Amino acid sequence: MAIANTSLYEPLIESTASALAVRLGLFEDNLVLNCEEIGDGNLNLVFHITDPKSGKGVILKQALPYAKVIGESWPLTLDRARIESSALVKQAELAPGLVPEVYYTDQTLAITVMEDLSHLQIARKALMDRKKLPLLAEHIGTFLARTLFYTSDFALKPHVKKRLVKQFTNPDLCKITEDFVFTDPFFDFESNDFEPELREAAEKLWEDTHVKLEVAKLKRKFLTEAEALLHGDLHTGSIFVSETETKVIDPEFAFFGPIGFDPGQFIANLLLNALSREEQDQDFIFEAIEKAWNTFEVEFSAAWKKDSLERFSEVEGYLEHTLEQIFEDTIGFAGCEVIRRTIGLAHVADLDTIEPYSRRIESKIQALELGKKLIKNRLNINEPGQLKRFFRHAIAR
Ligand code: SR1
Ligand code: MG
Repeated sequence: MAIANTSLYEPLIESTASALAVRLGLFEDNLVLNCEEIGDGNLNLVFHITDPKSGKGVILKQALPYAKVIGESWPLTLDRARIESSALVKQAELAPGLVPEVYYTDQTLAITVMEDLSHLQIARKALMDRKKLPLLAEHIGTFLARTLFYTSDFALKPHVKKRLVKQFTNPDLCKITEDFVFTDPFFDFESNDFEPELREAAEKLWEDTHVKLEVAKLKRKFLTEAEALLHGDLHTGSIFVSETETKVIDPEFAFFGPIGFDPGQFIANLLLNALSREEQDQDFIFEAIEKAWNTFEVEFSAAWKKDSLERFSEVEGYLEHTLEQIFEDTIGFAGCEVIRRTIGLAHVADLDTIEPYSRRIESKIQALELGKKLIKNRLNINEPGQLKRFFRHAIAR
């Protein structure tokens, strides 16, 4: 991966993006290239550049100096492009084959040029299309175990870990999560966005002091526990899939945080998808949650036994205690994510496209109940096999 400071920052357009790809030697200069801006996320420009003759393509992602979803009134650091490309390189080292390859990065232009994954589909869309994804859960379990264990104090010498913590300090993007996942949805804040029919349920949530106390504890963990290098935004829109491949993208929120946050976001987004399904179609989702967690647990434990540098690792019960704590956090973080995707600023299509409208509202009310109960009962859910019953019970009215 080359790193260069080539020019002053300017937002690219389709013609300048493909000219840049040629200048970087990614395509020969006599070709007629196609370039399309395909970014449908909240923050960045994403250009898909292809040579129609050979079929070769690349993705060029550029950070904007503000949040695209809001506009220029919300400035956002370009440094997130450096964080994203460095995280992709680190994750490729730790979980080979599970992230796109980075070809080039330029900190001044805030761009990352990477492998074209257009033969794959975004997992959220695939799940909404009810596709069978036989390897998704196992691949994500592996991704989580390897990236989280091998960037933690269990695997790194203290000085090395602290250097990495410094490299991945990401205050602007953490603030987005602190506000939109852990704060705003739990108060009557203007940034919240929900249908008028949900007001009563939202007000009930805002009055629930037990939930608020538990969210305060989870937020404190997010703010203070620099356990491992997180992806930081591991929802199903950050994962490309097919029946045989899985690639985790978009780690611009990466920072050192509590290990349970990444599995929590992944599981929450599977649960949000389950809420959009009829009961008879939900089994695949619960099986995927179980498989992902079990893979995580097996691989995290194997890495611990093989590579832990921590003298206390051999103490009986310490591994089990660590996994129990991570699972408890995972369930709590999942609850926060389910709630914020229902009444907060950034929604998910799984819920927002449910038809008819009355069923959409019903499912969103169920999501709020589920989120609250996950947060409050996280100590009583001991393993993922219990989630299906818990889910059914939580949403029953
Ligand atoms: C303003 S950004 C809103 C959300 O989009 C990103 O993907 C993160 O999930 C963030 O919370
Ligand atoms: Mg993203």
